[in-house]
Amino acid sequence: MSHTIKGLAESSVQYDGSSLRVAIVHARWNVKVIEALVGGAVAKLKERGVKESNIIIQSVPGSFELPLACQRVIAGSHVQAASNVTDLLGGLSFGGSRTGTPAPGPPAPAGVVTMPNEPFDAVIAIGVLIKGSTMHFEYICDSVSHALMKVQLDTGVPVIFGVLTALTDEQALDRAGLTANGHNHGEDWGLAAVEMGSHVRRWK
Ligand code: DLZ
Repeated sequence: MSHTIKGLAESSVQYDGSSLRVAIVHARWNVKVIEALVGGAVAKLKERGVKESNIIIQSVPGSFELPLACQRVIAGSHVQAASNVTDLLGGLSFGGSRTGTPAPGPPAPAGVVTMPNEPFDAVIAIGVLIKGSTMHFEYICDSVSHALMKVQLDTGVPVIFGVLTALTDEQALDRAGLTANGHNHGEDWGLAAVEMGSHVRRWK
């Protein structure tokens, strides 16, 4: 068994997510990697007991849109989220777990459920930025990471930093568990959401 100094150490506490409500906000750029990361996060949320009906998934175009979307999702001012992961990923097959609890109100467009205004214990922001030949990467990485930190400090709701900032396609695939020796960081983000959501409930 190979040992590495890197990565998330397993907690001695098994955090219980059964009463937690978690939002995943994900970008659609580099969707193959996104798909794997969202899947990893959802799998670990469920493994820790988070109910499917308490996992809300919202997509946005790119990583640059993540901070505002997280802020609005936390504020509860949004009214709709796509109803399942398949919808969110533009019809790609993805397990199709159903998320979101329909709320009373006017009927939503097909494939969309309205969301109740219950608070979230944590939000996972997932994006995949891959360096290109311009400065786009640097600007987006910098602004998004600072803005996501600001959202969590301003709102007091943990925002899990699920943004891969990869220098190559290979790095992105590796960190989504899509290579032979890769590891899916989405799993770590799911665990982090349950742990931080649990902590913040106690710290209130
Ligand atoms: C424009 C752009 C570029 C070049 N690269 C990425 C990327 O690698 N990952 C990502 O999530 N989004 C990228 N975008 C899109 C921006 O995040 C954003 O959606 C647009 O600039 C519109 O605001």
